[in-house]
Formats: sequence, structure tokens, C-alpha cells
Amino acid sequence: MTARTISRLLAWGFTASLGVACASSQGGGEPRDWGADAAAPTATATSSDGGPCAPKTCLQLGQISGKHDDGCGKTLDCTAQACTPKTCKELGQTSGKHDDGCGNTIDCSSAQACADAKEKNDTKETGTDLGAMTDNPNTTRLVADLTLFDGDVDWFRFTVTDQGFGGNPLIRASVTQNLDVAVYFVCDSQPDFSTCGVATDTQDNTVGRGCRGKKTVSLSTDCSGLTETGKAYVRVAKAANNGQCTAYALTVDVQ
Ligand SMILES: [Ca+2]
Ligand SMILES: [Ca+2]
Ligand SMILES: [Ca+2]
Repeated sequence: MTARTISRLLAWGFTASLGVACASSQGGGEPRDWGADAAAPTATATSSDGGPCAPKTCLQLGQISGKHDDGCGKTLDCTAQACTPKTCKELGQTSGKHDDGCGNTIDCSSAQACADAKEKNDTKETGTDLGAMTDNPNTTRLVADLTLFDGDVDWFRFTVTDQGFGGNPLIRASVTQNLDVAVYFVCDSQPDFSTCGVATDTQDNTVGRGCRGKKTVSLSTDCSGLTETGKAYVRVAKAANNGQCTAYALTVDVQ
């Protein structure tokens, strides 16, 4: 060993012991934010093997109460910080198990974790009732705080009464996400000649006469006889299961 090497080792040992002294002088410190997004402070202490020491958060230690060593000689108070666990909806998850942000695991595979307040509305018969709408005056319904999880379909229903002299009611449905949306109409006086209001919409006569599109769709009512009055249905669905809890709002208007 050369004298140069010895002096290097001595200098290194001196720095390391300074680090330990620094770490012990910081003991019993203040409470620390232990959330998942808490930034780890710059390492000022050294670990037992002499390398840089990264203090652990309460989350990393798996602790939600009591005082604990952060791995760098500093005491971490894991009770001082309240932690609000996130729901599956807030995490945007509808499948698998996930950290709730407080060190606990939540199971998001349950549809209940995502379901909105209008469930269950998975058939036209159980669709959310939006009431009576007319084309004179024009009527609009906004339904907020809706979600779609894998396998979920949302139906809405309302009556349309043809009024005034402005022509046949045009029904339009729009959602705030790029979801499949369809509008169906069943004339009170059959037969039904209703057509899609936008040429790019796809005719879909699953219920009465209907039209299907992406994000927005419209239907021009046309019934036998003098008035275009009938029952309307809107269906919103995801194009494919993607493990996501998709939040959206629906606007329906009749004009
Ligand atoms: Ca839903
Ligand atoms: Ca539904
Ligand atoms: Ca009219």
C-alpha cells in the first residue's frame, strides 16, 4: 500500500465518520410527509456500508403508526401525518390490486369500486329516466358524474313530444369521452321512418330505429301520421374492455 493510498483511505474514513455524526445529530426530527409523492430529501447521512444513505418514507417502511428509524439513523413519526386512502375510482382502476397511497392494497377488480350512482342501468328497461322532452321549446338534459367499467353499459330513456310548427324533433346525444354512443327512437304511430341525423353515423335498429356513432350521434325522427312523438333511448358503452374506470358526462338535447 502506498502512502498516497493510505492518505486517501484516511480522508475517506474521516468523511464517513463526519456523515455518521451528522446523521445522529439529526435524530428525533420532525414529522415527515409519508405520502407516495413525498420527495426523499437529499442524502446527508451514510448507510452502514459507508455509501450514501437514502432515508425511507413511512410508506416504504410499511408503517402507518408509531416512530421508526428511517434507515439512516433518523426517527420518522408515522402517526403525525393523516393519510386518506384513494378509492379505485380516484386511481382510475377497475382491475387488479393497487396501492391506495397509504401503504395498503385495495382490490379494484370489483365493479362496485367504479360504479356510478345511476347503476344499475344496463338494459333499456332499467335505463335512467330523463323525463319528458320536446322540440318546442328545445330541451336539454345534462347527466354528470357517470362512469363506465369493463362490461358496463349505460342506458337512458325519455319521451319525445313533437310540438310547434318547426318540423320533426332532432335528438342528439353527446358524451365527454370517445365512447360508443347510440340513440334509438320508437314512434308512437308506426311505421317508423326515422333516419340518422349525421351521414357518418351507423344505422343501428337494435331498438326501434336507431343510430350509432363515436362521442356524438343524432337521429331525425319521422313517424307515420302527423306528429313525431315517441320513446327515445340512449346507450353509452366502451368500445373494448381496457381495465379502466372511464368517467364521463352525457348531454341529450331535442330540438
Ligand atoms: Ca355506468
Ligand atoms: Ca350501467
Ligand atoms: Ca315539431
